[in-house]
Amino acid sequence: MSSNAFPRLTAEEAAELINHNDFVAMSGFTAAGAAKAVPRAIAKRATALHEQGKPFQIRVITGASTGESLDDRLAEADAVSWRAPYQSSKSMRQRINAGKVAFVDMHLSHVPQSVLFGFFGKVNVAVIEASEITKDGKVYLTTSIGASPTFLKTADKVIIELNKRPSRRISDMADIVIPEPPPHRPALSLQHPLQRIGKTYAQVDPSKVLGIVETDEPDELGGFADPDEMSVAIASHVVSFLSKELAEGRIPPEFLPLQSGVGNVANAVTKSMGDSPDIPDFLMYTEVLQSAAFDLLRSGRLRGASTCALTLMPEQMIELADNMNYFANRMILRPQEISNNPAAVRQLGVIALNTALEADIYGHANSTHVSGSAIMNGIGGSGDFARNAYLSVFFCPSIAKGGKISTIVPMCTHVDHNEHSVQVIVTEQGLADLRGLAPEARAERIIECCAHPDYRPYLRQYVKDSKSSHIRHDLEHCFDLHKCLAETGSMLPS
Ligand code: 0RQ
Repeated sequence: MSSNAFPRLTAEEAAELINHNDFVAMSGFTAAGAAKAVPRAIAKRATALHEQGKPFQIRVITGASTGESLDDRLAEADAVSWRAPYQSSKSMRQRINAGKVAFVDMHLSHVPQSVLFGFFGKVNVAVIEASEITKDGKVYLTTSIGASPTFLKTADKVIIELNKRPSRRISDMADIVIPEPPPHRPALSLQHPLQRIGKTYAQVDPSKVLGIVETDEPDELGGFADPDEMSVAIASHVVSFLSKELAEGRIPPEFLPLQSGVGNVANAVTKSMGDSPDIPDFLMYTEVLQSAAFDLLRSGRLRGASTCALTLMPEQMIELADNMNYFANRMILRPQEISNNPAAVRQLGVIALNTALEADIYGHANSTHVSGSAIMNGIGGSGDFARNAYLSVFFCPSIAKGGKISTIVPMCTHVDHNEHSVQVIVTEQGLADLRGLAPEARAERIIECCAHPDYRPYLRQYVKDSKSSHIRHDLEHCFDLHKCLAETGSMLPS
């Protein structure tokens, strides 16, 4: 094997090469393709050093969220001082919200170029999972591309986790290009989600490679729940709306590529799209390909998908490896600055389907901060897509925590997607199409179509009592629901 050109290291030896305060870039876009053995060893090293009273913390950047071996182990070992751009780990979230990790929540399409431009300083070490590295520095990545090509290009030193578990042929699906920096950045030539514009490998200067850690591990992915009543209701509103748009000619007959966010509701929406006789076979231009989309690819309902990561169930990974000729013609794995590229999203006319924690009666959406303060995961790619989409849809259940929280509120406590980027809001109660509506009409439609019936009277009254202006708000009372939640544990105490 050509990778024999590089020294073999144990994960522990690799961890010894990383210093306190280093800026470390690691592969991973979701748990797919995330570094595993080296971050686990870094966590152990940090714990040992802390026990000796020595400081050891690193600054960590990845493509997006990662698996347990990375975010959970490093957070538990108190080994991270700074983290970007997205995480979905309970341990990491707790440390961020306790003020112990400085977290920078970023649009995912910005990550590679921010690193390339040097916005966060020099990357000291990149730890990248790959299925092969050749002696001239071609790196074949695994189940996600993320920001790894840029990390490999910009880091001073590189450690490769050579994982033999994922099929080497996964990289047949890779299409890797790093856009030149401005001011002479050429336009992306993407007229179709499945168009190839790059190479199947990333490139590294071989002299930077400190060594290879051999691994044999699956991605640490959680499963998906079967769609519940809530997800099915939301999905059916979305599908009816898109079918109507198609029937009335506002979506072209061949349909438009879909982006679908993370989580169970997004998975249920994708599944319902496939089940609907009114939706033609379609394409996806998305950042995460989840299990429901894989089933549709197999059945042919999904004609093809461009993504940045594969978050599939273990049995689907086996099926993928066994049928690579079929899937490799229908899937493309791209770096996140291409999968989430605002120009590509606008050019291809992507329909963006994302989840919010709360939305307000004027159409702003909060996807990240509970009651405006505690981070959940991060904005991820939702803003890359929503702002530039042909149609931008946000959904969430109308209530959370058994009805103690209304997700439809007078004013969002944190705004990730403003009224200009949100065209449709959906809950299990119904769908509010906000296109062309001025603020007062938006409020009425969101309250009547999306809010839970228990909260509608309060929201109607809020609008009525607010000062009349272009947007009716009462600055003294716009957060009363949140205040009530903080004081009593429920937005509407009995
Ligand atoms: O809490 O887990 O304790 O029960 O928040 O809510 O309804 O299970 O929703 O798992 O789909 O996540 C927005 C976080 C939704 C996700 C968000 C509580 C609720 C529950 C989770 P429990 P659900 P989901 C592509 C696109 C941003 C990134 C993005 C997300 C928990 O979709 O991170 O879109 N999006 N990326 O009870 C307090 C509220 C609440 C609330 C829900 N208003 N107040 N708690 N909850 N609403 C992917 C990438 O970028 C890689």
